[in-house]
Amino acid sequence: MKRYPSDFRSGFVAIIGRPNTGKSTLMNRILGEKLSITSAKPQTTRYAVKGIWNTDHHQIIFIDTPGYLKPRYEMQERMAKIISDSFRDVDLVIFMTQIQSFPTDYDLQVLELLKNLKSPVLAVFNKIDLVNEIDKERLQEQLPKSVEKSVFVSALSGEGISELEQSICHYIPYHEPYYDDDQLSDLPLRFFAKELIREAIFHLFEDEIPYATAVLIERFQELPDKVVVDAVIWIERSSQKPILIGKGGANLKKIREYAEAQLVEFLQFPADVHLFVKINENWRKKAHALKELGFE
Ligand SMILES: Nc1nc2c(ncn2[C@@H]2O[C@H](COP(=O)(O)OP(=O)(O)OP(=O)(O)O)[C@@H](O)[C@H]2O)c(=O)[nH]1
Ligand SMILES: [Mg+2]
Repeated sequence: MKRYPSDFRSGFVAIIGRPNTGKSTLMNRILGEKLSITSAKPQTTRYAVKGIWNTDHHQIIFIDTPGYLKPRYEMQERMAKIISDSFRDVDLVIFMTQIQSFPTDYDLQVLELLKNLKSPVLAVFNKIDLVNEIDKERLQEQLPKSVEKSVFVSALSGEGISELEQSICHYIPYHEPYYDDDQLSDLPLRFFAKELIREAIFHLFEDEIPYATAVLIERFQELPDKVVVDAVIWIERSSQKPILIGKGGANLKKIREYAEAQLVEFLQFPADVHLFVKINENWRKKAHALKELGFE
């Protein structure tokens, strides 16, 4: 077995915050790898996505969570549970917010949730590229006392990220690594195929469609020369079907091309994606449908 130096650190960090603040962008930035899908629309992330940051000195496991919202659908209730589960047993919680609008009601709700935690909380003010001046004191005054430190970054440009990385490491205990040191996530490749198809839909459609769709991978086959993926896209109502498919299949083709290109980039290997559309009425409210999607 490989030996690790006694000052090797390993631990878990949950990233929590309201939708669209840049949680997934931050995790991808630190990992240097696009692991969690992102989009300009809120509520992009639906699962707790673990990303593993390996260096010679540490292994830090980030848990990117869905943006917290008061649940309206059963699916959002499941998402809220994913978030509260992810606080538990972590070495550090990152409270993520965006500087230009802090504090919103949502920010305050999230901070309230974090008040009685055992784990230390680090506040990250993101999107500093969007503001001209930063009044750090005024912002910090509005954080509860339980927040140990705040850091100002742009996950998009990379500004402030190395300082944040140092701050994070400080909270990680001395421990042997929990995962193999060549592992980037604990999730299987088919999960990423599904997520990239969802990202395509988030990028290509407005309004209700991204939220009314879910993706299931029916086949993920690793052939010698390529990976083949068959995926079913669920929609909630028959009226959404022509929108998703488009004239002569034009929209479905765009989804496929986008997802295929992203998957090839992610796998560094050729990939074919085949898409099928199915109506599953009101799946967001159905327990068995949610179970099929992996929400327990
Ligand atoms: N200008 C600017 N935009 C950013 C920055 N970080 C993220 N964004 C953008 O903000 C949007 C939301 O980013 P995500 O990473 O998907 O946000 P999230 O917090 O994971 O959102 P949910 O998964 O919906 O909770 C995307 O369009 C990002 O490109 C930043 O530092 N500056
Ligand atoms: Mg996200």
